[in-house]
Amino acid sequence: MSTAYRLRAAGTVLSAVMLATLSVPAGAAHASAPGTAPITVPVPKSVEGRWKFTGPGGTPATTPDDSARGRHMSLHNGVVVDPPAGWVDGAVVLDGVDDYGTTPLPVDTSSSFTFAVWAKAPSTPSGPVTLLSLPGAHGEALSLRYEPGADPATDPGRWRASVADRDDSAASPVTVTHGGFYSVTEWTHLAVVHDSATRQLFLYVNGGLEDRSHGGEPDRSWTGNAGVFPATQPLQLGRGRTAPQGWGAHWSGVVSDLWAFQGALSDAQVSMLAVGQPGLPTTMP
Ligand SMILES: [Ca+2]
Repeated sequence: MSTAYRLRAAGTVLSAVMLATLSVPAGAAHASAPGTAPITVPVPKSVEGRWKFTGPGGTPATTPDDSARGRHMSLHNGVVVDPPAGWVDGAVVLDGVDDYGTTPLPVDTSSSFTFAVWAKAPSTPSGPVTLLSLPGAHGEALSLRYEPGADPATDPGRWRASVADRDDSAASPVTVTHGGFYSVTEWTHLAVVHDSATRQLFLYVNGGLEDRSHGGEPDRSWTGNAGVFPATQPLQLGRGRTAPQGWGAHWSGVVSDLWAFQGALSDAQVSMLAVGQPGLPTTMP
């Protein structure tokens, strides 16, 4: 079975149409009978960037992309590369005031993609903060952010991932939420997976999805009907759009081992990254 049609074990509900698609035998995707629509063959998964934050270099300040793509990250407004502070290999420390990093856009967000990263805040943020953003000219194709709970003593808050299918004021972002972690002040592994073939969006925290559904109300860290417009701006580490053309919601804290992939990683691949093993080669997990 091809990658894009992989089923997740987390209770994904498949429509009759999708099941009909899934019944196509392996190999059939390469040949379509006369009079039938061609079947899209998924693009192989690839590593499109990996930032280990083990060293700075260059002027202005950059930290290298460990992948073959060479998408080195530019560090703005005083981001500190602090390898000993890292959870996996190295780290960057952002001040929550104006620090952010940028890389050339690593993936086509209109196709399947995955981002994975470790993060830890020095204290619970007082409001929403953006860890990762893939903007367009107006909005964000993807944002990964943290929002505190009403009482940080009893509520760890929520990680949220949002995607939008259009880059204008009429966009209605689709958001998934995950509250299954101890604290934003502890090292936490985050992975966002978008599967363009099924239009599904998944947010993994520490390698797992979350399902808090009860009483018929779905409250899960994954959803369907999540289309994504093609981002056009550089990847933003540590800030997001707060208004059209504006930036804010700066992340305060430490970031370690950021990966960008074209393609939707499997549960097992996300779990591998969430182990937090130092010295992993920059290849598909
Ligand atoms: Ca600064």
